[in-house]
Amino acid sequence: MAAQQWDVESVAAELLACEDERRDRVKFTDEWPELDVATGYEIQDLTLAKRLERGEKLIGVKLGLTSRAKQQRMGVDTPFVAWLTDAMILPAGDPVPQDALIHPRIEPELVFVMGERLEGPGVTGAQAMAAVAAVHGGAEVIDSRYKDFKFAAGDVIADNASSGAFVTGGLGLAPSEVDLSLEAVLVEVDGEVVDSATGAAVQGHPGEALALAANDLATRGHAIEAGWVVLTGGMTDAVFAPPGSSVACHFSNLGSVFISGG
Ligand code: OOG
Ligand code: MG
Repeated sequence: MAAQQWDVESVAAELLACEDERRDRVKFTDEWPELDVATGYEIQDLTLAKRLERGEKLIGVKLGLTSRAKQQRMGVDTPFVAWLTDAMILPAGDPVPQDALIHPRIEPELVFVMGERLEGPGVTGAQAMAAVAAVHGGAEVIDSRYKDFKFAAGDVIADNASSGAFVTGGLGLAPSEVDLSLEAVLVEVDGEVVDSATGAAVQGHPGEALALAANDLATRGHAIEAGWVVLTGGMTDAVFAPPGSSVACHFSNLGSVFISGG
């Protein structure tokens, strides 16, 4: 039997079908080695268009692989950007939506709420921070449509950077009130500390990740809009979140985020 011939349209449809059916699959680059970063973004944009068509609203962006901890674990060393819609919001206190996800993992993130529009190219970290209204601690529940989270850069970009759900902590501070490179997080699973990091793990300062997002989006004709949420990327490696588990991310100044595995 001839191998399936993939293209942007069929990969986008297959990724959304995997998400709907909670089914993982081998990465596409095994069958379609030409699936590079640029093609990955074409697929990602097409899946966004399909999400918007079914009524979801675009509310922001997430960065992926902005820390060494994440890059090393996933074996991909290029940071990238993906889309957030309102369907991905997990209200504080809600458990991991196990019935909608394949193999969820949780990672601590510093989250920005934008006060002003930010448009690249040429945006610096300082300019990026000036456009931020509030900084929150948060946690992302990532999920991959690929078996065992095994993918190349093109695959994971196409898969909207393993988007699943995310929680924004209730405490928002002005950027001037907190030194984000020193903001620490302790990750606890079932009451045991399993990992820790500071904001410096994220591109030296999460503001640099925000600038990277604005500059990267500019090459694709987009800006970061006022009011958008920006997840700046996992500060540590992600932890598994099976039913019965409980994960807490304790930030030094930004409060704590708790998620039950359900
Ligand atoms: C890719 C998604 C990365 C992050 O914060 O680095 C991401 C993955 O780890 O599956 O959300
Ligand atoms: Mg993340």
